[in-house]
Amino acid sequence: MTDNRKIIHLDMDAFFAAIEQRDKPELRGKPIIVAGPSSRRGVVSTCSYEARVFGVHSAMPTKTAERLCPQGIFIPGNMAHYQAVSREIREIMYSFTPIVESASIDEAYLDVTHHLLHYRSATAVARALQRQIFEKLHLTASVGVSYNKFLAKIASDWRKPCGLTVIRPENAERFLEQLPIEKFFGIGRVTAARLQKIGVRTGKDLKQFSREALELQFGKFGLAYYDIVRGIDHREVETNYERKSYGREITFPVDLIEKNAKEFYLDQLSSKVAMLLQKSNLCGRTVTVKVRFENFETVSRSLTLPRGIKDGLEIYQIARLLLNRTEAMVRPVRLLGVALSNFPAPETESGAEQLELDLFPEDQFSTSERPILGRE
Ligand code: TTP
Ligand code: MG
Repeated sequence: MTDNRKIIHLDMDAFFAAIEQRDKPELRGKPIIVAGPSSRRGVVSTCSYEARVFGVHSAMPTKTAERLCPQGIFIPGNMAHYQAVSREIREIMYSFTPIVESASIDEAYLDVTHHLLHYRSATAVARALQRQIFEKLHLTASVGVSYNKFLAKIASDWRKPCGLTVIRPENAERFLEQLPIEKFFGIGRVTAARLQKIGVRTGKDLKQFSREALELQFGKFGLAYYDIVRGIDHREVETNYERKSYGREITFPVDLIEKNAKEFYLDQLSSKVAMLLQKSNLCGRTVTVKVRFENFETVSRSLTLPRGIKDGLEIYQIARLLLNRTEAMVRPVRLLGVALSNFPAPETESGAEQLELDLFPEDQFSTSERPILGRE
């Protein structure tokens, strides 16, 4: 499977603490620590960047945080509120693409391979997303752009807060070679220590091991390490499109081979989705088609229209166009899905420009000291 996808990973900066500082101006610029009470052996959920300079971090006992940062402002936190903000962020992401996978309360993957909208590149989409979140919610996010989830996640973590990092295919291996072993997502602290013990400090060291040797040492995780150090990660961005869209899919008991049969089921699915939309009196602007092949490889294609639709035939016509952009007509098909999303008026990028100078200074994106990272 070739990997020419465009994946964005977004992670909010100091999420709970940033919300507190946004909502209470008197907390801005101060070391804020969101934590359970130390009297009940509480731990730190997160803290503002002002508190991080004292060595405070997530999961640290509140007692330790009090010792390291006695001037810290300790806040119990309000989970329901943070969840509501998380939903608002998701809404913004959905206005860019329906292919959004929420990985936690403050992070998500987006597959924008076929959703560049009017933007020049995935990097431009990522930047617009970052700006819209700031404009609408007054919170900052760090984003990473690459061709798979693993690299996009590493990229978003590379520069925080407010970072935008791109790892291009041609730079990935070199980037991974210099990466300290503990930075590899999926390599936990215990494994990192085990690797360091046998002299593995960076990706380059890890690369010296054969598949077999890694499997012997670490079982199936070893196989995953073998791939990720080479920049290989085929995991899909798993959309949960039922939640944000109206969709139907069918898994066939026997793989579909015939073109007519594929068209027939696509038509059936389109009509079913149309019925769902009509019942809810909704028109969707984005049509998404999902195909799973006989080897479980799953792809989706989407198209965003200038206006919403809800008519079965119209949906079918777009869905067929999208299906033709996959290999579905020439390969056995195990599953087909059709979904409509993007119901409210689309978001625009208007007004985002004025923030560029103060919030995202150009040197934020400068890669001069790290020439292996790309930039658009
Ligand atoms: P993170 O994204 O790990 O942390 P963060 O957003 O606060 O800071 P960063 O800028 O480094 O991304 O986690 C998101 C939120 O999840 C965080 O604000 C609080 C919560 N959280 C916990 O409650 N306990 C934990 O141990 C961690 C890691 C996070
Ligand atoms: Mg975060």
